[in-house]
Amino acid sequence: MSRPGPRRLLLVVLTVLGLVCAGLSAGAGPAAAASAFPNTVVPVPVSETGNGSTFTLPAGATITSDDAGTGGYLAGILRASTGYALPLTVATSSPGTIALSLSGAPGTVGAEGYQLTVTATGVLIQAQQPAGLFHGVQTLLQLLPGAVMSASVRPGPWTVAGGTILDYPRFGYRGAMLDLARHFFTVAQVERYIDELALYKINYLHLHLSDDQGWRIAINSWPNLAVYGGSTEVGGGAGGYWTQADYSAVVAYAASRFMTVVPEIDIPGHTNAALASYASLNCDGVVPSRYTGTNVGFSSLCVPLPLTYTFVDQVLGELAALTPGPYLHIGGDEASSTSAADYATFVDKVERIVIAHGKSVMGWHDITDAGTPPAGAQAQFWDTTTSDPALAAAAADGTKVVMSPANHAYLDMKYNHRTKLGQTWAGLVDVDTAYGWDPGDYLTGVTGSEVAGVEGPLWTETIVTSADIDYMAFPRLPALAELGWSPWSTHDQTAFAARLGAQGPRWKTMGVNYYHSTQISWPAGS
Ligand code: TNX
Repeated sequence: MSRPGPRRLLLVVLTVLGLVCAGLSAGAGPAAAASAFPNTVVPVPVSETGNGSTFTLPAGATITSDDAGTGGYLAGILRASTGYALPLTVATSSPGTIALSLSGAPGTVGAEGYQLTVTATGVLIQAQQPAGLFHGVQTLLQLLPGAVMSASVRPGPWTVAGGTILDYPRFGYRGAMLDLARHFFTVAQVERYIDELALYKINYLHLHLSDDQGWRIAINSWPNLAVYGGSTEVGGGAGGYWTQADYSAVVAYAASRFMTVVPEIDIPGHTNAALASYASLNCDGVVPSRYTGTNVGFSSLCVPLPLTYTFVDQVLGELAALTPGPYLHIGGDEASSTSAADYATFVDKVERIVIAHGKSVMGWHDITDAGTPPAGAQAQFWDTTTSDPALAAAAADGTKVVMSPANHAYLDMKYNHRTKLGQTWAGLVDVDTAYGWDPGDYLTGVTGSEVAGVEGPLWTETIVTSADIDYMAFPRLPALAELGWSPWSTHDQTAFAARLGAQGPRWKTMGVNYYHSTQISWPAGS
């Protein structure tokens, strides 16, 4: 082969330069190509291409959907705020003004992604699976004026910029956790939170159902757990518990928002409510008092006691039967009243019980101190460090990692020293801190492909009402949701701050009691 002459070399160099530049601008695609699209969507989509047109929803618009549930969900929101009739047809044949279609989406959208096309005459959302249609609907709602979220009729016009959005998630696990044990929350309160989470494409709801201060789910084979162990909470309030029908109602409601419930029974520590409910579960046969304080690490199930495993088997068995999702979360955190040897024995036995009930293990990352969990397990990292050798070893052995570093992802940390609610042990977490880390490149020795995703835990020692939940989750939860969904190449604090600000009027309209972080310029009136 002859060597290229100088002219040819110049051409090659120019071509390479051109490609690099094209690549760079493609990397910045969502921001650069967004000129025709307002920067209002959180999490920011993978790619957006404006077409210069504008769509305004006409009063006589129709909706067609291949998925009845999501069609009804969209119609319900739009009818309430626009006052239009918006008849819904569940069919594929002739597309309505807004059409949700399970055909024609590019393969790249996968199980949860979608393609959204807005022309002057209509909106088409295409997906491979119903979850994708639902996520596409969330994007459409965020492209519409915030008043679209109103429960009563508001004036239009209901206008959307024209173009095409192609979108799919970076991570398959995008979770939020609510602690029902430190304070009890009703089914209605949790459903309200589910609706808020769904707006940001969260797809797992982790429910922390037991702790020292309360046991929140009825277990038929151990009735005192809920009746007695559920009758307290932090501060001495009455507590409460869900019947199994209540739990199933929440599971179904979450499923209607394409969210999978992960129930957690936290063992062997964090078990005072259970130990107080049954003398027979205690090594010394003596029941401790119920507990309404906020200390951690003082309780432990009795590891040498055979009845302990009958208990765990029956509790997890009932929960497994009620839970369609793949995971049972066994907690395992802060077991400082359990010796290391007992802890390892216990976790190994419990992991086998989970598998025997046909579920996969999820636990706080502490469970990897007991060795690599069984295949299919997920360990949830909660510490404030950036390395955990036991977790990294388990990850190398196939355990997937869910990232909840407390100093970035904990929704119960204060925003600043003036915040009345929340704790400070992991630091202060304002929007920049909530958004400023990369879940795929955070822990030493844990590679991006070992990360299943992210989760925002909301512990409730200081959280009592739905307004409190709103205040701690918003605006930080959307920051976490974007880290979980959007490609890292789109990560940009300034652009994120702008699209987060655009959520303010929506939350105002919906009555979401969000924290007006001074890092964001919230539109006037929101
Ligand atoms: C630590 S981190 C806990 C919880 C507390 C929380 C308060 C972890 C897995 N456990 O028991 O509620 O801190 O921020």
